[in-house]
Amino acid sequence: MTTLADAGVEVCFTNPGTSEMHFVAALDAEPRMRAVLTLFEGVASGAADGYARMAGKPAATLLHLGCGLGNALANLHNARKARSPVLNIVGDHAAYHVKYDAQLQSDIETVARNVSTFVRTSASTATLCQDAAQALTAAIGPPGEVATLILPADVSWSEGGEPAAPPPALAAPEAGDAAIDAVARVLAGEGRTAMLLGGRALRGAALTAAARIAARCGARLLAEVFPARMERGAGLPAIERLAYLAELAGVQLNGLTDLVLVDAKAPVSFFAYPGKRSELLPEGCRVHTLAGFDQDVAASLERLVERLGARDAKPEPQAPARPARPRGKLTAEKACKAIGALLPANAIVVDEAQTAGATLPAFTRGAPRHDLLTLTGGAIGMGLPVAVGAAIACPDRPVIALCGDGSAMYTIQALWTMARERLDVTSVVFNNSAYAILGVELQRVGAEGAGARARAQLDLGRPNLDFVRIGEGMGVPSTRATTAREFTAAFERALATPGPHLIEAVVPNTLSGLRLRLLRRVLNALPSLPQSMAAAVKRRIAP
Ligand SMILES: Cc1ncc(C[n+]2csc(CCOP(=O)(O)OP(=O)(O)O)c2C)c(N)n1
Repeated sequence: MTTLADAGVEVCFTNPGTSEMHFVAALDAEPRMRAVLTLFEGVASGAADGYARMAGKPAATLLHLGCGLGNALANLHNARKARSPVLNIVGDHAAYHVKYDAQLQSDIETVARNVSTFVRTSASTATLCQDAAQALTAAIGPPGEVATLILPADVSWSEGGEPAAPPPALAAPEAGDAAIDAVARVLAGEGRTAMLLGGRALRGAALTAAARIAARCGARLLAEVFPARMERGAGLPAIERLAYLAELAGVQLNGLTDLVLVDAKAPVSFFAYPGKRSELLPEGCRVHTLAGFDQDVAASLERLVERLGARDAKPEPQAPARPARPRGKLTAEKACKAIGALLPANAIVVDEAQTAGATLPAFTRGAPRHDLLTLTGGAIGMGLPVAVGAAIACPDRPVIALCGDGSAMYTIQALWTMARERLDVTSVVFNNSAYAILGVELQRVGAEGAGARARAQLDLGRPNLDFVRIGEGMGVPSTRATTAREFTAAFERALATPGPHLIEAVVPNTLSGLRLRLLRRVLNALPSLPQSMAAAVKRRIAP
């Protein structure tokens, strides 16, 4: 505990059991460590991810053997894709107890390996603190990684542990001369070039530098489809995010001859679909890398600014703009409009709204500056937990978590932690009584013969989920909105009152039946659309 606190680890998201009791007992001797109880391990891991995205440093999780770690896995996967530093501390049986194959005995390392680059079972109390320092070094990177330290109970309870020195900060290398020259030549050349920004390139000085370069060279600025953290809003460089639907992303990327990657991978389709390409770039488009995940992205972009003489370039900032307050029966689009109308300055928006959030980017692009955290790894159930971690990392900033009803139910226990820790989180759950996105996917994969029994697997009605009672039951003041006016008023009230709030936005599932068949036809037709129509589609979808 002292080793972790000395190294600046201030928060541990816990869900302990018997094998972690010595670690739990040590909390009272280390006031620098804030322990935050979660009621499911997926909340602990998602919160650690959200914390890391906002604090820029790792939190620890405290998990109970292989089963506890397994429960945490989906959000650890999202953390890995976000390149968030996370340190898992997983209790284990005492070494001499393993051979009995007692009830909770399982292969923890195998579970850990799926998401962790560093996995170690600490062998002795004498080396434990060095193990912890090395695990932290691995987690911090760069790139940020998930590190798992397995802590047998007897290693915990024995005498002889000495705190180890904090890990040395490793300097990330800048892009070398060859990469700077090559990218500068491409950007200054005649091709139709875009820069694809991901990870750390989507915020702060790095984003500004990228925008200067793009403005100087006439290159387009694109953001990866699911950024870990993206700074956006009025006054910041406007940047077009790639669409989730491969068909639409294809339209966005159409005609590019060169793509420069900055802390991002070349874009591929989220899933494979029969008869469709996995790669999204047009055939023949060349890919160049300025700086990768283990490099100093901001410094590399600054070097490129110098090289291209772009210091005084003036990128067009996003103009301030807010939609009008919506009226009438509530729809997901109107809720997004209300959020755009009221989003407070400096907010942190966690977006797991799935289909309900389709229009959110357009309605918030001119809102005051905010951070957007998205579902980096596609494993749903991140929204509420990531909001917990973000709120703990940034207690002075309002956090807004937007979740589909299906997504919210994976880790709904996060509400209890929000209430207990009095976190300033407004959770909006879009209740459309469906896994609506899967209706779209059913069409896109071309699965034939889906009838009532298939559709029942995507239907969350019968019984309807009552998020007001769920929220109230976990100590979060909760309200239901069925009209745009009710939603706007509830959202405004929640923002004005510190502490956690839940708003259940009852919205229709707009993606049913006829609309889905229409969508499938439009998506299939996209590649053959004339340029002007494709551009119109792009304007509608470009976030
Ligand atoms: C861990 C995990 N399990 C299952 C899925 C598959 N999945 C993707 S989206 C989705 C449904 C999302 O429903 P909801 O949050 O209600 O949003 P909607 O589609 O209705 O807009 C499911 C089950 C997943 N991505 N991750």
